[in-house]
Amino acid sequence: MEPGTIVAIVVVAVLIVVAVVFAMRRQAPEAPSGEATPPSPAKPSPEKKAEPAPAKAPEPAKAAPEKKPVKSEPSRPAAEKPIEPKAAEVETPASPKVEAPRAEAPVAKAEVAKAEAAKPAKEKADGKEQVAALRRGLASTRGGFIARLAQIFGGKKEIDPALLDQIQEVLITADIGVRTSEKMLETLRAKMERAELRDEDAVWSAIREEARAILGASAGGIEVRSKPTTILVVGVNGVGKTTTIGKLASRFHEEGKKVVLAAGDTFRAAAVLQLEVWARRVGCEIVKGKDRADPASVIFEAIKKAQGDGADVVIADTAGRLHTKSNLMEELKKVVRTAEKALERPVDEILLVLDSTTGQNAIQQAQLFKDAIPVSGIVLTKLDGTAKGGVVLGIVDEHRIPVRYVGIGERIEDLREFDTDAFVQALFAKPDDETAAA
Ligand SMILES: Nc1nc2c(ncn2[C@@H]2O[C@H](COP(=O)(O)OP(=O)(O)O)[C@@H](O)[C@H]2O)c(=O)[nH]1
Ligand SMILES: [Mg+2]
Repeated sequence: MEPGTIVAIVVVAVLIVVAVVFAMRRQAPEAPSGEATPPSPAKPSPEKKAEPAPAKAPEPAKAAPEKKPVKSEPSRPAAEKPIEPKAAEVETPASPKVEAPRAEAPVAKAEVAKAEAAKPAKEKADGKEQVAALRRGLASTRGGFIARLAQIFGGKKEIDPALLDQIQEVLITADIGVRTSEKMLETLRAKMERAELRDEDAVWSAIREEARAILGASAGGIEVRSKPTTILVVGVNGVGKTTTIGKLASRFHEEGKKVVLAAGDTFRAAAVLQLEVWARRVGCEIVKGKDRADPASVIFEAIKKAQGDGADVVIADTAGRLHTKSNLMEELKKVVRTAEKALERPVDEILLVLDSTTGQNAIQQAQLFKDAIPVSGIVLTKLDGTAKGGVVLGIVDEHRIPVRYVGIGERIEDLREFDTDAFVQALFAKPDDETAAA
């Protein structure tokens, strides 16, 4: 071989080596960073399109200064070990997954806080967003009875008594309840006789008007006026009390309020732990008693602590074992009395949480609680998972208790202040009518 050829081969070989090294270097930084490995926040909602991400982004940042991400729970001290698995069971699926991966991000905290503070106001202003979110949350209900209502018309031009009977039938099967449906139909019939129901749109409009009249008494949101504004949260097991408390605490915290949670469901250790997870996630105080402590004393202590610390809001969790109904009601009465003693005034709000998937049952549960304690507001959860959303009308009509919030999913922002107009627009929009102006 000629020396020239050898030199050429060596040069080509060196070039190849350099190219390979360069290529490896470029890939290197991505691999070890591991950023891609914890995509758990995406996991719970892969089907939820893109919108959860921006909405959730601020939460973890807030949690960041908190000691440890919730995910590290399993490695916590032995004392809590036995109850860990149960806790995982009851815990809201949304809670732990969100924080861990992003907790270390040293995001400009002030920026995030500012964005957060602006959020509720923006949300309120954006009525369209509210209606759109509600409509998404009410998809099952709308796919159920609203779709059937639409089918009744089915191009039919004439609005006659037979058609109104059909409408009534659909309303009754939509968990609106017999009495409330009857009431709505009476008005529709009167309008028909006055020849005010000329076409399908007029009927939809009349239905919306009736729904609004029924829900009229309902005003959403709890206002923080007295200090500490004390909210007792009651309801049967599994309806969503603890989750609602977590979401509410987060909402108040975002508004800059100092929140103290009271772990009044002392019956199950897992319930206390579940609330602790929320407290850590939100970054607020929690008062808990010893195992099986008297719920009333835990709530008393929480109120005293809030008074001492100058906190703005106390939210108390309570047990909901219904198989010991009279005991439960006696326990709740005692909780109310004790809280009032600590406050030296009535509690600000007794929130009854009802699971909308239980339909008519929710109406009966409300009666049970109302008979025992002065329930002042309702939270209706799980509207996203049911076709029984019409039950809101039945509950308000039967009990005349305002709906404060509705739960339309498991994310923090899925607890919405109840707004009659937005709700009626979202629920009773004609399927092909996206603007649903009534
Ligand atoms: N889909 C959905 N699930 C909810 C909603 N509210 C609560 N849940 C779930 O309902 C379950 C029971 O909630 P939990 O707060 O433990 O009920 P509690 O026993 O009354 O305290 C949990 O899995 C929650 O994530 C909601 O609005 N929508
Ligand atoms: Mg609970």
